[in-house]
Amino acid sequence: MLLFSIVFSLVLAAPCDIVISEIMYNPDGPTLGDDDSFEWVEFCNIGAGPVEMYGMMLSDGGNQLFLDPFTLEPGGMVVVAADMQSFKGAYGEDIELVSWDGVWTKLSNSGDQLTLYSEYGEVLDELSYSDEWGVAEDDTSRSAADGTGSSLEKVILSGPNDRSNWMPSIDLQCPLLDPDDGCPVSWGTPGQRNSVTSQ
Ligand SMILES: [Ca+2]
Ligand SMILES: [Ca+2]
Repeated sequence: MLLFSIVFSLVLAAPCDIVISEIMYNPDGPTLGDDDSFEWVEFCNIGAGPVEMYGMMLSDGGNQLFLDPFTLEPGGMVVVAADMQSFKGAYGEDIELVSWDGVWTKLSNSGDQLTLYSEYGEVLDELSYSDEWGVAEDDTSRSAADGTGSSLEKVILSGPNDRSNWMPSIDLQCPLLDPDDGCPVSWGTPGQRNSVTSQ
């Protein structure tokens, strides 16, 4: 019975350590590319042990995709991209990607719900973002994550998925300048530590 309890708790504990850590829901068209090809989602393993991601399902309630085999080490981050070749063309070949089958969970530009399930159907993480995230509640200006370059990054990875814990990225990794104002542009931190995180 003791052995059963230990094995059972290990099976349950491991996949719960995977969180959605960053999303690019509205890529900057002029510097990055079109919405359909350049959306991506980053996952992070915040647990103490490696986690096999094979069979995990990401869903927006309409479309579902299923992750191919990939072992995510503790503290590691990996990206699932709408179009892997487009992603590599923009960000380079060095960022770890996990391939997938199914239909891309298109990330609505006004807001969407993303749910990550284990291969057994357990909810591992759930995120309902809005294009209002990233600005103060009484501020009517456009979020930097809403089509002007920045991704939406989770600040405290073990914290809640509410607007106070998700912020537009502040990295300046884009190799191009904004064609409108000549300023540097953020493209987020796929596969790397979040630029707004305090961890
Ligand atoms: Ca989108
Ligand atoms: Ca990141």
